[in-house]
Amino acid sequence: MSVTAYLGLGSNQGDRAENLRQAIRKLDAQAGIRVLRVSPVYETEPFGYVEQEVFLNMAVAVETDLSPEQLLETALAVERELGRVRTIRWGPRTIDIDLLLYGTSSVSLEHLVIPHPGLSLRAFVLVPLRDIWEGGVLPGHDQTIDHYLFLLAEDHKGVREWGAINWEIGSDPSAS
Ligand code: PH2
Ligand code: MG
Ligand code: MG
Repeated sequence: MSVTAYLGLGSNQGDRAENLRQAIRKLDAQAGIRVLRVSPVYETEPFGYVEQEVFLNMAVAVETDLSPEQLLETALAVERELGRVRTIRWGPRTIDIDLLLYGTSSVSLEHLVIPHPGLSLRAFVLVPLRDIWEGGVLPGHDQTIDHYLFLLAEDHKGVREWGAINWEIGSDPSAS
């Protein structure tokens, strides 16, 4: 049975837009994952660890036959393929792919918590998620996205619309 899952993508190193584009293409190319919708791209001030470059962030809705753990493994594999090196927590990254929501499921494992625990506290996640969200109240939450964004009103200033990514068009540098 397939499930609609939502992923949060971020990049603040290298060719940020190309990193996002490649990540979406690689996700869609996986067996058991089909990209349904992508949000616009936002440029966002770094959160948590602030001494780093600004990010590009976006959200992606996928239809998947994978389990939450398989989807996480796949996302981590795509991060590695795109050259992600893990250094400091919340530090700079070529690509970050976070599992935000998996249908209406809640998952609580040591290495995977869904809904993503930071979801309702981060404007850089909620603003793009709202663009592609089709439900009302968020699974695992009491309130709508708009409500959480209202609470975060100040943080919107650090989230600016940047552009769009045509992930279906064009060739990949690595393809021959
Ligand atoms: N990701 C983090 C830490 N801080 N800040 C922004 N603006 N965007 C991110 O994607 C981000 C962050 C950890 O994953
Ligand atoms: Mg993250
Ligand atoms: Mg991550």
